[in-house]
Amino acid sequence: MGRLIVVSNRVATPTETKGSAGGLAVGVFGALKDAGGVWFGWSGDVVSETVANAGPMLEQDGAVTFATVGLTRKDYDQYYRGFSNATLWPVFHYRNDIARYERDEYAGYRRVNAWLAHKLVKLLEPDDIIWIHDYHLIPFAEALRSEGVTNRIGFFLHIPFPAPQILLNIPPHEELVKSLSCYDLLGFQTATDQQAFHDYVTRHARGTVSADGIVEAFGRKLRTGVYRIGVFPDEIAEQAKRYESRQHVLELKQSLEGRKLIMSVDRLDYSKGLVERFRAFELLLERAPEWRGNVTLVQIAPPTRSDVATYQKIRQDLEYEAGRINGRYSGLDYTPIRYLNQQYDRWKLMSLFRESQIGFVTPLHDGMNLVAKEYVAAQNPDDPGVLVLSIFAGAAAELSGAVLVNPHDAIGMCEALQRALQMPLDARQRRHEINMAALRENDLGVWRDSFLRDLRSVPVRRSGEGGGHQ
Ligand code: GDG
Repeated sequence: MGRLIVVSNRVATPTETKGSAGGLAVGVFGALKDAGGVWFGWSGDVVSETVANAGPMLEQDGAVTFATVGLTRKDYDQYYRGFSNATLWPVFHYRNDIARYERDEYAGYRRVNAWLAHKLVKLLEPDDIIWIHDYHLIPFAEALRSEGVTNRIGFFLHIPFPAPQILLNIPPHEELVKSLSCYDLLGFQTATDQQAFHDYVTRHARGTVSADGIVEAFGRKLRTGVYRIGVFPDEIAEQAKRYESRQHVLELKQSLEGRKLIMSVDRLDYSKGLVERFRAFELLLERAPEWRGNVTLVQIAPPTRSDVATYQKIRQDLEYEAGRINGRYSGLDYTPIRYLNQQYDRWKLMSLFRESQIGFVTPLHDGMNLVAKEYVAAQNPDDPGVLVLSIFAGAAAELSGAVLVNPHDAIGMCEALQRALQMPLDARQRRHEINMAALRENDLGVWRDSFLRDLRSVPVRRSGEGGGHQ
């Protein structure tokens, strides 16, 4: 079996993979340890051109090499802050209204992909399989192919793939899809995302999709598949239980003085439906006065991409909403929304989830949403909280024990909160069991192993075959 090469925009450090990071880093690292290989990507540092060109920096941990490069300011601005996060991210989350397109940023995006691919080529061996992650790296396989790389290359998209009519808003949409067709295997979070890709291929690229899932487009053949990312539920359950009597949980409990707790955790991102959530919670206090003073929403929202203008705006909007709602409904000893703009340790989050009566997860669009899955896994089966989940999270297709909501329907969300707050124990337990069974059936290991199994089964291409597999 050949080595595994993982490429992602950011590389977790060897220390992060030992448990403090999210499950994804731990899951991917598990596969790397088994097969041996390289994890390659950006270090997260902005550096001078000389330092950038001197990379990659190599760090060895057993059979795994962590290979990282810094980005110059220009590369960071055009590739990361620009095309990746000001064009692709908003459009792929159906926010054309706040997306921008700049030709020089797109050129920078392709340039950085080509430069990164060139750096990786030197680390490759003939039998390696290569797994590329996410929207920052769409042209990566094309760049590798143009350097003569014939290894199997797969791509997993962590975010939604938009319907063709939405994708058309990005002027070089055809080039992007053509770049995607250079992979041997494309993985999507949900059948809806896969279908949207197929729709683009058949309607806009004069391509075909066969019944057994082979796509032919731009003179290339490739496979697509649905691989729903998961968590390791039993590890989370164990972690949440182990830390439930720690100081931070006891302090929270004491400060709640018997009030019900609604927990939300998201990166501070406009796709997560935070403003809609705050308004639904406000509506609960407005329409159901018996809950005033009796329920608290804790929103943890660590800032991300804070140098992108649209992220500054969502931060302002949310601060305004939290202040307004708290001004309206606070008492001398009661603050309805505790809005925490900071990062917490993972084990703290899991134990806070376990303490709460509701997990309130309301993205407007989300590839999967791991917080929803983590919330379920962290519950105490003897007295589980209820997950109130947006129908627009990929996770909604699996978690049929959740109370599903449309985040654009404030009254509907308010009613769902009321229902969840009053739900009897047996109904909560039944829903929790259904959700846990779904998490166990499709955990992070299944996601990772099924993608890699499918990638390994793609026929090897002969040298000189620049396109997709034959
Ligand atoms: C993308 C897609 C897809 C959050 N705050 C803290 C913290 N987190 C952790 C959560 C969770 C992770 O970050 C967030 O994952 P999500 O899946 O919820 O969302 P994205 O970051 O948007 O991820 C998404 C995912 O990729 C995987 O494919 O599901 O749809 O958008 O694990 O717990 N972790 C810590 N402190 C925090 O304050 N330690």
